[in-house]
Amino acid sequence: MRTFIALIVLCALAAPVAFARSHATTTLVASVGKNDSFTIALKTQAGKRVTSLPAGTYTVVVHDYSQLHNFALGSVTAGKRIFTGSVLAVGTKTYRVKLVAGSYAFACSAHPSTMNGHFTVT
Ligand SMILES: [Cu+2]
Repeated sequence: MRTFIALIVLCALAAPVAFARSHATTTLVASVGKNDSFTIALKTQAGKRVTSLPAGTYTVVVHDYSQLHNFALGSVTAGKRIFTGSVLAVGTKTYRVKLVAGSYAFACSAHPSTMNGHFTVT
């Protein structure tokens, strides 16, 4: 019984911390077309390829290095485009996105069949 009460107290203490954490956004780094290459990627700040993410709000920093390509993100589950960069534009753009559970895909609009990737949000 004593352990049970201690657990409840611990959970009550932990809850506000978890709540506060959910408001901080994680930054993801997208890059496309470095040196006009036909490459596209979405990585964590640590440089790890994104394959799955917990649901939440994210800051996506898109580095578009080429006038041949762009970076577009969409939800496959919802059948919706979340954002689309300009193909001709070059530079860095930042998007704040709320990702709910589902499957997501990113691609270059000009070369979607060869320049694409996907990840899951749980
Ligand atoms: Cu392209």
